[in-house]
Amino acid sequence: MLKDKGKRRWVKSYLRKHFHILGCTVVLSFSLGYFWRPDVLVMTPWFVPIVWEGTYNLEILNEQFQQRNITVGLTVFAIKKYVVFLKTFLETAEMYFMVGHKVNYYIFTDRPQEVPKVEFKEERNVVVLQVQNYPRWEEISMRRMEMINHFSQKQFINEVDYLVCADVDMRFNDLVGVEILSNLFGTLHPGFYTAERQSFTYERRPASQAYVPPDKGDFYYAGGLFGGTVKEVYKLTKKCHEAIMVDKDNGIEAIWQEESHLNKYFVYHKPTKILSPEYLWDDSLGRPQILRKRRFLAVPKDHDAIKNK
Ligand code: 5GW
Ligand code: MN
Repeated sequence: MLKDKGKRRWVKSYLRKHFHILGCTVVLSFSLGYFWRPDVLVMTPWFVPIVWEGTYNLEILNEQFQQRNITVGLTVFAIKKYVVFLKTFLETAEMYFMVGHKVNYYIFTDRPQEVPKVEFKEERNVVVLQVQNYPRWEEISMRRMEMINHFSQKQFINEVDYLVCADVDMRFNDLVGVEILSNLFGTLHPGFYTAERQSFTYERRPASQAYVPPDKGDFYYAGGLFGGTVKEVYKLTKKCHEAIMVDKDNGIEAIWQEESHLNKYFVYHKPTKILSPEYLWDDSLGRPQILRKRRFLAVPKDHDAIKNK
């Protein structure tokens, strides 16, 4: 009883003494557009935000980004049979992706005729980039780094401010807006966001360029959603592509292909923002309470029917 009273008195005097600090923090957080979530990790050890629903003020952020008049590029690959995913991907992106901002969709495909006709809103354009395909799916997936890198220098740098690089076998299911934008951002892999470092599926063979030593690494990131400024994405994709080519020369392929190289890159080039698994979820993992939104969802695929056709 007594102890409890003492504690309460302490809290009272603390609040009286330090209210200006608390007040300033609250005011500052609100004006910067950030809030707190007590149930999830909202900041990395290197003090960059991890974006969850409830940790930002979209109205304020929208105003800030609208003043800067930015354009966002969304890159997506639809090689071979994967063109079947484009319609849903694009239609849901029109509903939820960067609403109120200028968007360029960059569709990399070997089948330009099979890109569906979708109605795009004002100041939202689609650009079809014809690229070659590769016989092995691993290579299709990995070569994305090379192609994004190539077009970043050739085209994206002149057309957009930020790039968002996404898997195509996905649908938007809730708002994905400017709260994700930063110089360099990655997304927590939905299968590993609660896992410990030792269970991250980094490449563990030192012979690969994607090797991450057991005592390194903060998070396990998903290959299906990353981005940043064109300059940062250029640097990331260049480094990853070069590492993939060195591995190829050495007759080794990283365990999770380009995702392994992306994870290696993020160990040594820390992202300036991290997206929670709200931004890349798969309902086959269930629907945990802490996910207040499922913004970008994996579309179930029949592997045999679609892969390598
Ligand atoms: C085909 C067979 C096996 C794995 C990947 C492919 C494949 C991937 C393809 O034939 N065409 C293609 O465009 N891709 C691109 O690579 C898509 O943008 C796809 O979203 C991305 C990654 O491959 P996913 O989505 O099959 O990988 P997971 O790990 O999400 O299942
Ligand atoms: Mn995918």
